[in-house]
Amino acid sequence: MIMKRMLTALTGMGLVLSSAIAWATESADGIKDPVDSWEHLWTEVLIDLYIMGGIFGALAIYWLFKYQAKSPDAVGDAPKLTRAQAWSWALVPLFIFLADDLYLAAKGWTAWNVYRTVPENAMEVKVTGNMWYWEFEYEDGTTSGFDVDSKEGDGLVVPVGTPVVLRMTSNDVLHSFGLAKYRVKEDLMPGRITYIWFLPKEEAESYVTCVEFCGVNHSRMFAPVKAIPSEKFEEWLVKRAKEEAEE
Ligand SMILES: [Cu+2]
Repeated sequence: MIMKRMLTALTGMGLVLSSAIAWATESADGIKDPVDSWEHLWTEVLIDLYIMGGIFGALAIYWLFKYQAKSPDAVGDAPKLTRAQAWSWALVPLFIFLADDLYLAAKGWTAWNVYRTVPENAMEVKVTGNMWYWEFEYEDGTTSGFDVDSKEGDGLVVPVGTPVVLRMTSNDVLHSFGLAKYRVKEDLMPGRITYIWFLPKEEAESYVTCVEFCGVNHSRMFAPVKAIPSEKFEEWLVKRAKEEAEE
């Protein structure tokens, strides 16, 4: 009887839990770019961890006191389980947890699809990794970079509102292009072209850092990433092309 009631309670709890998760994470505008999809998935993981951690943590503490041995030679009087009850106790919680895990995995695949699908109107920038600096080349051949010692150079400049796809390769060893602000990173390898894309939604200055240990100056392999209004970006590109012609 007790077992049956507990099983019902557990199943009910699972249902409430899964609908609560679905409700709490339904986003109004859907998934648009890697930042949104990543944040969406991470929020769900956190909700899961806190809800499950809270419920099962509290239950464990409660049971710890409730079933505490009253004397050193106390013997428990747990009810003997029938075969069906034993299987139920193993399988029902398993499926509740598995359903949640599969749900999260599906969200992960969705995020991955967003991550790998470049919008059609994306602006392309070639990125080359070198020991230990980044080189950027725009569609018209204009290049940009950043010198860590002199702090000269603009780094990667992009227009707000336009998706940017980076086609990347390396001149020497393995590097990895890490954009923490835009929640993307990808390796660069000699002889191979890899890609990532991101969407600068607002004016912002962030950094790209190399996130694959690539030698003694690995930690100095960073450059600014400047998202500026598109008119200013066009101006910058012209100015930069002129500078380059003079160099
Ligand atoms: Cu590197």
